[in-house]
Amino acid sequence: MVSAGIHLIRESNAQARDVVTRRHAGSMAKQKTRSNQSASTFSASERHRVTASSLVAIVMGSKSDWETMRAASDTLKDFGIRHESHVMSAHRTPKLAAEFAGAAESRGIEVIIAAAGGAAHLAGIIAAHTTLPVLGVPMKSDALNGLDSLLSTVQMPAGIPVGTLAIGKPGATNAALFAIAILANKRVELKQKLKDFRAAQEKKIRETKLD
Ligand code: AIR
Repeated sequence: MVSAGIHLIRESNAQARDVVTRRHAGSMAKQKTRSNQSASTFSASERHRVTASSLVAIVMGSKSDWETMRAASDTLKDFGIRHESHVMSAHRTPKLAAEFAGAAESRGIEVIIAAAGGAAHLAGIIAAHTTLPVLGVPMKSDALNGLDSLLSTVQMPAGIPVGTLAIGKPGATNAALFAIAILANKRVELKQKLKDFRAAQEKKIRETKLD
């Protein structure tokens, strides 16, 4: 699924692996010609599907998580943040997850948001393969309402941190806002947008009228 050339969701693991492989190879060229990355890494037919220089990557364990994680993508979109979204699983595609995380920094990604449900190990496995900040979003699960996902994501051993957000959609939205806050530390205009967002939110609450 592609929206406004800003993000994509990988429906096939083979496709996602292809992107990682191409991008990893491309990262070598990118180190030499960083400003020309999209032109040198991707063919013309691919360019509509892949963001040239995403700042944030959203990864999730299953397409079934997308309904929830769309909130993260939409929030990033609202702030004009270049990002991409992929399906990959700590258990079903462990190599892909490791490769993706290992290549992310050299591709220019600055924050990774990782979502999974149940035995939710994706954020942990991603964090194990990169020193980029990794934000975990536990998905609501049928069996235990997301408590399993929360504990699996949050209880990382000392040394490999995952910044864990709330279960479900609030967590997805806040993961995006957290990523924006990280990016905003070095981007004055983005910091201002974040302050404006907070001010608008406060105004809305203050003006709330009850029947
Ligand atoms: N999952 C996928 N691989 C490992 C895990 N923990 C999670 C997904 C999803 C849940 O399993 O993140 O939340 C159910 O996935 P599915 O594909 O059966 O709908």
